[in-house]
Amino acid sequence: MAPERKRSAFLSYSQGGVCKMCHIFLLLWLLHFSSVYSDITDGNAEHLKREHSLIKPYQGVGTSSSSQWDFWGSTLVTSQYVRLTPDERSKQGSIWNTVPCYLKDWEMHVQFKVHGSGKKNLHGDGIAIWYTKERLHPGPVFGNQDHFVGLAIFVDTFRNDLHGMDRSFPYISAMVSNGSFAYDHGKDGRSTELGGCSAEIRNKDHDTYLAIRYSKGRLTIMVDVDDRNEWKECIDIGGVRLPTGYYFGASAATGDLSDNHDIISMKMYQLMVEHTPEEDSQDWTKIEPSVSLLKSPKDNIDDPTGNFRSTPLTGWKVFLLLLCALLGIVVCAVVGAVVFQKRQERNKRFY
Ligand SMILES: [Ca+2]
Repeated sequence: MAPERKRSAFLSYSQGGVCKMCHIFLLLWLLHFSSVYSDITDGNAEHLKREHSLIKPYQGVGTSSSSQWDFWGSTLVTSQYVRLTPDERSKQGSIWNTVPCYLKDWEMHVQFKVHGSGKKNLHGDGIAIWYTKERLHPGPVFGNQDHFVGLAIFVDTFRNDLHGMDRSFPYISAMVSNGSFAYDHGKDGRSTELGGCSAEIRNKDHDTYLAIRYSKGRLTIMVDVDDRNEWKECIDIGGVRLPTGYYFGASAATGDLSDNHDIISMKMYQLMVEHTPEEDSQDWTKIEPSVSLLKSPKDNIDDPTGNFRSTPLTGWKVFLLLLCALLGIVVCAVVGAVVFQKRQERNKRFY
């Protein structure tokens, strides 16, 4: 088991192996757009919220009535890990925060481990992390109910859809639902997913990590599976609307094939983000989970709903885009000038 690591919610984003030059450009970019960034207080604007965190040795979980976590099914709580399912067939387990979350901007770090005796492709089914209206409703979606209301992150370790060979498994994906969508296991949830990435998380010697950030309508999923203390972006999408007052949870299931699905910790950080008076006056508990898929997740730069990226990596991407646009304009101008000159010369010949 890997030693407990202190992970900084904001700092961790800048550790993505970005070169020095990138940092200089990024700094210039940040200075230029300081007004946009003024809503982020500083790099330490993170606060661990203990009432929404599940941390070793899981004091009171399952034994105390005042515990902030409930569990169900095959879940086994030890002092070192919470095992949602053992490496046995047809098991389902879950663990749920009993305290609804009223934070508007948050980041959840999940430390987990999926391991078992099954050889390549002979293991399943995976873990899901939830932020949903209802809690402790067992069902067919990784041990939780279908037609859920809220957000789900799936760490799917078994490929059901044999036509979907364009992606490798394990596959991490996100889904937001207002209760009207069903999760399609046969297609590994492809028809309802917002995005995803492949991640080799199984049978590692070390623990693996997933960060889920929701801030100002933007959902960002980062993974750290190589034990290098570096986040890699998996999903980044704007226009996501989630209410406050929902519950965090984790669940897992096995079928004909199995794995140990262990949660080591779930750490919830509050992000200190300012909102406009209109946003603040709104009743956030009444928001219906939705995603505006009409716009590209990548171009929310001046989105009035505040979906501007707040992580340096994407600031850098935006800078690159602007640079490309500028270069494009210069190239067009040069080509235009040359064509114009050639034409002038040709016209002269006619006179
Ligand atoms: Ca699957």
